[in-house]
Amino acid sequence: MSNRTLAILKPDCVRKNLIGQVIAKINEAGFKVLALKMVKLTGDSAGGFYEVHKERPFYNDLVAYMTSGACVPIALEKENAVEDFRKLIGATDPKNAEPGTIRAIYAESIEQNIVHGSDSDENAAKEISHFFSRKELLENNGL
Ligand code: 3AN
Repeated sequence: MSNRTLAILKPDCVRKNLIGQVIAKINEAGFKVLALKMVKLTGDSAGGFYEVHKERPFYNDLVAYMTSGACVPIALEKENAVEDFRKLIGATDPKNAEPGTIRAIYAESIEQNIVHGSDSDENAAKEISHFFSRKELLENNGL
């Protein structure tokens, strides 16, 4: 069990001025921010990130949406991070998300669902290194 996960505050979160409120909920749930940045993804970067969904019918729309505005990737630390973060954000489709979860509160649709969370320890490690160098993670850790 690893203690890290990657969150991405998606373009709908940034556009709705919800960055602060969502990070507050993440901190209140006991996650520590290890590294954070604001980025506008390129098609290649978003396409690579969602490579596992390449064959899915929503892939092109997903890449278009994720490149439609700025995102905020955040490397997070907590015991049982991957599972606890997915509980905190709720189901992919906000209609099915538990009341009180971030997606239930803020998300509009299955695509514009405010936030991404890694789905396994292995993917968390890959996704964190997609956005952050070892140096960035080391420099920020413990400061
Ligand atoms: P999650 O982000 O909850 O792990 P995944 O990994 O199944 O969900 O899907 C990745 C992203 O693809 C979702 N966050 C959502 O934006 C989009 N997505 C997933 N399923 C659909 C769908 N049926 N229609 C449109 N977009 C979808």
